[in-house]
Amino acid sequence: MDRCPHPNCFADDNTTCSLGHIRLDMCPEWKHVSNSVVPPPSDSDQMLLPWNGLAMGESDLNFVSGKVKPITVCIVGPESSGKTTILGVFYLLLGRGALTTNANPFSNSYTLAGWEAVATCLRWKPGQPPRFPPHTPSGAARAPGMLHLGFRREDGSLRDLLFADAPGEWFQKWAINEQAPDAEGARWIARHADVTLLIADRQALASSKMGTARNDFQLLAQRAVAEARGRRLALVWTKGDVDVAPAMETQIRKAVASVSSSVPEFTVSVYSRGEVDAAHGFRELFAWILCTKRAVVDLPTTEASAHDPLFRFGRR
Ligand SMILES: Nc1nc2c(ncn2[C@@H]2O[C@H](COP(=O)(O)OP(=O)(O)OP(=O)(O)O)[C@@H](O)[C@H]2O)c(=O)[nH]1
Ligand SMILES: [Mg+2]
Repeated sequence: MDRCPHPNCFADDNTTCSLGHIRLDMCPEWKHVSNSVVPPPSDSDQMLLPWNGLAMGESDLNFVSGKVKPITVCIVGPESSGKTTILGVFYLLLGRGALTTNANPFSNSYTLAGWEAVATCLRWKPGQPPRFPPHTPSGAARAPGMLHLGFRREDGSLRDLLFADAPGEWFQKWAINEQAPDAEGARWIARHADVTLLIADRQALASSKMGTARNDFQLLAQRAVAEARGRRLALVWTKGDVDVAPAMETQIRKAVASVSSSVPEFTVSVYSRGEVDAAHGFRELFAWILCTKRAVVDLPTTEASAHDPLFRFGRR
């Protein structure tokens, strides 16, 4: 595949031109790759922005992480367990102003095109009912595509969230062998996740292959809980419209609780269940994600020996 010679540019690997050109044939660096003639600059006062709104790769993250380290939310679960659907629903609810309360209003996003790509299938279009998002391809990527959202806090400051949408194959390989060569993306997630959503797929746990699904979950839960090492982790039941045997539910809870007894639980479904609106579970889950705080550094208190702060630690 053609690669841009610019050291920090990964065009056209479905990512941003680091010089801000939306059309690669307008980029002076890209002409070395394609030998195309660079068109003369147009008369319009076009402003170049060094991002294109698609999901971010590792080196694009500087936009978000330069100011304050963002909170990275990772969705860990097997293939087809409803991970991408969660992100798509978050985005659609956000667009309707129904994801958060007024206390935490939406501020900005660097990846609106990436969110659109995830959510577009879930929308009603004229003559076409909504569909589920396509399977997330695993490819050769070593880190997941990141989707960004910024929210304002009650004190006026901004909180940046990054959501990692990874393919289920990564986690299945990682659960079996932590060092598997093609599980690099899953290891990246384990290293960087501030919040882990561990997915229990109710449809798989009620199907004819429920035994395999349960064993796979137990293996993945063991790995994810061990790697979380005190960071936030929640058990998220997806496809909440599907009934699962109570004995199976107990086994799934046990797999998580064996390591930590205080793991919060959420149930989400794109279908309404009786009186319960489909948005309810997603809103609850998002509210929990949003109240994540970074662990603060606890500096030891010292007794001042003099008024001058310079000599605070000096000898008496
Ligand atoms: N019944 C029901 N099915 C759902 C729900 N959400 C998702 N699904 C089904 O689950 C399938 C997979 O959903 P995805 O969101 O693509 O799953 P994923 O975990 O991102 O899958 P990979 O990208 O392959 O790892 C969809 O195609 C739907 O058939 C739900 O709330 N209820
Ligand atoms: Mg997916």
